[in-house]
Amino acid sequence: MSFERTLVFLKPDALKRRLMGEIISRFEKRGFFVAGMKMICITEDFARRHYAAHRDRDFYEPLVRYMTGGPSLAMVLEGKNAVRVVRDMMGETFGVDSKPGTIRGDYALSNRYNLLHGSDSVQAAREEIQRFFRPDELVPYTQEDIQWNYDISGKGVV
Ligand code: IDP
Ligand code: MG
Repeated sequence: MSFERTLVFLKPDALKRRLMGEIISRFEKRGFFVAGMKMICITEDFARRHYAAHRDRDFYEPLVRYMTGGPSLAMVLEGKNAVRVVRDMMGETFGVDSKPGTIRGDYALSNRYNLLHGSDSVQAAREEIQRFFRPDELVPYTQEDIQWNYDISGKGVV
């Protein structure tokens, strides 16, 4: 049985605002398995690489300053359709556009300070997980870890 993995990190504003536990708790309660987690200080170089797709945008430099402005918490979440479900739980890019019930919709109003990152495709997740974690920093789940989050008693994962 194999689930999708996605890369999430809580940005410096989430940590400064003491929202780490609150946000992790939502993913945990939804049923995601935490395959890896660590505190990191994102370097300028790393931030530039991670957001290279936005290099030509006017928000790129402020974004790099934001990402390097304090510690972040990186994690790998594993579960059914993890990439899409995590993005749905995050809300829209801008806090102000995000629906109540989403993480940004409940805790953010800013266009830039929007608390967290989540991979936006399975391919991006694969690359980002490698960028943030060594293989030996990730742990495998067991049947017991997931047996009440899915019905695994028959064929497949339902
Ligand atoms: P995402 O985080 O929802 O995937 P992206 O478009 O990948 O959004 O943008 C990366 C990050 O850059 C956003 O999370 C946000 O912090 C910042 N950002 C994006 N667009 C703007 C903008 O128009 N103004 C200010 N900051 C922005
Ligand atoms: Mg993005």
